[in-house]
Amino acid sequence: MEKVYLVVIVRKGKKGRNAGDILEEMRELIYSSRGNVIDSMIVRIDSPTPNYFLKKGKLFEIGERIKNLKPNSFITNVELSPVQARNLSTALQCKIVDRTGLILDIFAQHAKSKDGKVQVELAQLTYLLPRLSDIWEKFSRLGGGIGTRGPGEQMLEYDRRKVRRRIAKLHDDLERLKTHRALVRKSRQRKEFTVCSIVGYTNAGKSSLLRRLTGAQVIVEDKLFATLDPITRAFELPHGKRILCTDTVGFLLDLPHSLIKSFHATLEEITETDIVLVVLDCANPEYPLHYEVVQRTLKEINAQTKPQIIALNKVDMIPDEIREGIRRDFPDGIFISAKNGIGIDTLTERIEEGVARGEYKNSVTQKNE
Ligand SMILES: Nc1nc2c(ncn2[C@@H]2O[C@H](COP(=O)(O)OP(=O)(O)OP(=O)(O)O)[C@@H](O)[C@H]2O)c(=O)[nH]1
Ligand SMILES: [Mg+2]
Repeated sequence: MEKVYLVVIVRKGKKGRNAGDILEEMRELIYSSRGNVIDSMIVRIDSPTPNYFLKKGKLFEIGERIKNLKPNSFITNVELSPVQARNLSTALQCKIVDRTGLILDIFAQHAKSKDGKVQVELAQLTYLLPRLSDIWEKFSRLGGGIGTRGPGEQMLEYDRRKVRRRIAKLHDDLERLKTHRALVRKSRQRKEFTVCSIVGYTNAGKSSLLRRLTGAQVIVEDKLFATLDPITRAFELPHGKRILCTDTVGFLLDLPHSLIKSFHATLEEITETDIVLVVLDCANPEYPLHYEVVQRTLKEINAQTKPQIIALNKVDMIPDEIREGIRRDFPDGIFISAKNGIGIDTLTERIEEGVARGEYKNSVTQKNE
């Protein structure tokens, strides 16, 4: 495992997430990227400096720590400009990975389908283009770990002009794939299946729920972004109607800009589904924030008006008194455990009722398809 020194930087006096929660999510992201945090530090700053993000004094302090600990990489939660990343790398003599680089790395490792790979390579190259430099290359070659894997990896050897040409080609590929996906969706609609999309924050238990509902052998992992490519499976409601269910990529607060476009492309299916099944991990104390991110993202992809069913997952992990608080926040939510099956019957009944009342369009379904 790659040895990581983690530095969480927060602005003084700025409202928002507390540093501990950010630290926790960064740890999970790093773990998902197969890194091991050997030490971490929380730094509070007034404002970032253009050259190093951090002031000289703090930089010196971190430099001393790094000298002793000898990590393979220095990872931070903030987004660094290419100049800041380069300068920090020179000053600390260490590979520097920011939050965007880290997330791209996880995406690169998990992309399986043609679509997913093209999207990730595009995002990676767009991110790397202004960062290609001698120092970047030196540390990428040395480490070969976090931040340097994936479809864009071999492009490090090329010059910028070639990278730009490759980016243009990937854009074309994506357009073609998009047309193909639209055709597949049309044919599904012709068959008049009710389609339900499972959405939620990363690691909420979406794939576990798909598996529970449909028996699909999908990847379930205690890692962020275990699922990247949407997967659709059919399942039968209690009275025999078959509907389709799609598992989608997880949402995340402040997703890197370079990824948003490709991320949205992956989510475009949701705009054409009939039911949005929102999965919330109620065992995570940040669940209200996760819910907010889900609603915000649905709005961004124009899916906010779709009928929603809220599944309050991992109920097996929470004590009764906390459950009551969650119940007040989500009076219509259904407590479930995708892991051990609690509440799944209630959930499928709720879906069935909606379908029967004609709440969802395309509710006429065919059997044995
Ligand atoms: N205790 C408990 N754990 C659960 C439950 N549902 C899922 N998990 C665990 O939560 C972790 C994430 O589950 P996934 O189904 O992979 O979550 P996901 O939402 O698909 O995650 P990404 O694809 O990474 O965004 C796994 O370790 C699951 O075993 C549940 O109801 N109870
Ligand atoms: Mg998943």
